[in-house]
Order: sequence, then structure tokens, then C-alpha cells
Amino acid sequence: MNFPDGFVFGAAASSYQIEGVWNEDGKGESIWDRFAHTPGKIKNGDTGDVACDFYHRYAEDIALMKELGLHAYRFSINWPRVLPDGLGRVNEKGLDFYKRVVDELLAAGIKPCVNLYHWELPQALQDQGGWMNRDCAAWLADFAALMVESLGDRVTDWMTLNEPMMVAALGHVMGWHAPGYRKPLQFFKVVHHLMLGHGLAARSIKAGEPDAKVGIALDLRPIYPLTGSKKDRRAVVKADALMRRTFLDPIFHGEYPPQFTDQLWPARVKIEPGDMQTIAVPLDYVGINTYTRDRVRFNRWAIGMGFSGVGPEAPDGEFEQDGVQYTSMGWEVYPPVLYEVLMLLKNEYGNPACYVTENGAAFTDTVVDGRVHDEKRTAYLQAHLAGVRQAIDEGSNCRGYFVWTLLDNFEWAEGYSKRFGIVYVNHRTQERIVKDSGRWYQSLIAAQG
Ligand code: IFM
Repeated sequence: MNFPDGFVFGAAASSYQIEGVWNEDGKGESIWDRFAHTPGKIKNGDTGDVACDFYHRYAEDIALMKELGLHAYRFSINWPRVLPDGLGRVNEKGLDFYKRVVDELLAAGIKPCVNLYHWELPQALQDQGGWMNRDCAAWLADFAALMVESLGDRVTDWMTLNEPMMVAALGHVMGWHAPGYRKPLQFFKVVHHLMLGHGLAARSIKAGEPDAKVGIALDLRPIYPLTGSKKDRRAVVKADALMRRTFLDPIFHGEYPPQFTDQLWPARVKIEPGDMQTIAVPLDYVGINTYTRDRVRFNRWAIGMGFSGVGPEAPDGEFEQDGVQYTSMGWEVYPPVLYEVLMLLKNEYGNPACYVTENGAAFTDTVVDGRVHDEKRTAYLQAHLAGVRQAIDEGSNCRGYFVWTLLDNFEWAEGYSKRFGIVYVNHRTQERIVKDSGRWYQSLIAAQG
């Protein structure tokens, strides 16, 4: 499978999921530290306290990235590691850690791509309302300014937010992620403050480094009706508006879709003059995180939404149903996902420059004679990259692919029970073993010349 010259192959990760060292070297508490330490929130009582110990092992992990031939590495900054109280006092030891990571990547010939917010809000800011407080947008912009001032001489590629939809939905409506709220009406407020924060942070980055490239990573999935009924087809339109256009439209068209704005008054969200212009700041690219498609059905009881998602109950391991493979997250393997989302961007949003900033699969892995034969993951990656290739052939402006993820890591509410890595991690000993999928990815990259 050949990709155009300059196509970037990388891997993505986030700080809480791999770094560990949650309360040393001056780091402040994040909402994920607090959430994971609350009994009953995470499967098996797991926490990110140690995770993959990347904080200590970053040099050997970067050596592994180099061995695999990665062109780029996308990672996030743990906000309270550098600003223990969220604003004000700077923790130099935290900043030094990220400077060392960047230097090590550059020395290995790997491009660092920094994502500012992958969900580790400082607890001190949550105590002031977190994303339900409009001020959070400005706090993110200040954090962005600090990071650009510290790393901007060596980092050119930036992202403001990772998956704002998940922050709003899983953290503030479902309660499955930190801060663990079940407040459906806060969804709209949280989304608007996140998007405003995105716009302000993007401006902060450009103000610090005018040549920096700035984007955002959105989770975008194809949406299908559960049945062919009229009601379910209408549910697709609503789901599309709320889950995709609520994020794409303000960025590309400077306005929210009506399904979102209809909820502003009941949800008491204020859009102030200038907000939409701030959010629509021109971007250099958009990142797409995609794993599977959604199936939705009409649901009159889903407040403010009118639809609900449906999927099979996820057992602990992967399974097959009606000839379709599901990953151990219970997610359907639907290889055209990337093709369909890239075409949506091409056909409806002016074909912006874009990267697949996350794609991958969790399957149950076992070590046999020091090897991990993860054929299902290799097949998944192969099929999904073929979708990217097809989209490029049909004109998509997709410029790179970042596999999720390098190391088996802390999968949020699922703890360490799900393995997404192309490198196996023994969470007791911290031993790393490159899986067969990692070797396949290495040979794919090498074959590009
Ligand atoms: O692990 C997560 C990541 O943090 C955000 N995108 C989805 C991944 C798999 O669930």
C-alpha cells in the first residue's frame, strides 16, 4: 500500500494514559487523578498513578518509536504537571520533562505534535466549575501561551483539544469520565466553553509563534440508523447535528447547527458577541479520531437530543455477531469509517488539510514465547489504512495517520483491561514487546521509501 510523498505515519498517546508519576516533582492534582482515586469509578480499581511509567522511560520508548520508523508522535501535556494550580505558579520540573521529551524526539528524527488538552483539567480549576465556567476558555488560552513560550522554538505542530464531544458527553452527561457529572443540560454549556477555549488557545499559539501549525482533534464517526424506519432516519439527522456538526460547523462556518442553538436558552448558555468569530479561527488542519461507526434510533426521552446510540453489550473480550467482528471495547469493526469521514470533510467542509489523529483497536493479546500474534489488530489497521488510501485517491486532503496507540495503556474507565497498543506492556514489570501489528506498521512505513 503506497501513500503520497510526505504522508506522515505516526502514533498518538495522551499524558494521563501513559506517564504515571501523578504526585511527584511538583505536579498538581488533575480531575483524572481525583476521579480514578474515587472507589468504583474505574474497572478493577485501576488508576493512572504509574501507567506505563513513561515519565521515567520516555527515552527507551522514543528509541522504540525510532526503531519502528515513526515520522511523528502526538502527545499531550498534563496541565497540572506544568501549572499545579491550573494558572499562575509554574512548575519548572514539569516543563523540563516535556522539554526533554521534545529534545529526545527531535534527536530521534521524530516530529513532536503537541496536543494541549487531553482531558487532564487541574482539579483546582474544576473546583471553580471547570468547563461549566466560561473562564475555563481563557485558562486554556493562558496554558497554551505558556507551552508555546516553552516549546515553541522546537515544536511546530499543535492541537488545542482532543475530542471535545467526549469531554462534554462522557464527563458531564454520562458520568463515565472525570469529572463524573450526570447533568445533561450542562452539555451545551461545556461544549460552548470548550469551543471558545479552542479558539482562544489557537490564537494564543499563533500569537506566540506565528509560523506554528494549529489544529484540533475531533471524534467524527459515520452515523447510521438502527432500522430503515422514518423515525430512526430522522434520529440520524439529529445525531449528526449534535455529534459532528456542533463541532465542525462553528469551526468551518462560524455557527452552531439549529439543533444545538435550540437548546441554548433552556441550558442557559450565553453566546457573547464575538464568540463565534473566535471559534472560527482559521486552522492549519483538522484531526480526526475515528474507530467505528454509530448506530442510532429515535428516543423521545433523550432530553435535548431525540436519539440514542445502540450497540451490543460489550463482554470482556472481543466477539463476532452476525459475521461482524467487534473489538474488546464492543465496537463494531467497520473498515470504511475513515473513508466515509474523510469524504464528509471533503464534500461538505471544503476539503481541509487533515490528519487521522487516532485510529486503532483493542483486542485481547497474549504473549506466547515472547511474541504477541495480534492478527486481528494488523487486519484492522490494514483495512482502515486502505480506506484512507481510497479517500486520497478520490481527492481527500489527508496528510497523515497516527495509530492509537504505541503502548498498551490506561484506557480511562476501563483501566488496563483493554489493550490498544502496537507495543505490548506488561503492567507489572513494565516490559515492552513489539506486537506483530507493530512490526507490520514498521514494514509499511519502511516500504514507503
Ligand atoms: O484511549 C482513547 C483516547 O484517549 C481518546 N480517543 C479514544 C481512545 C480509545 O478509547
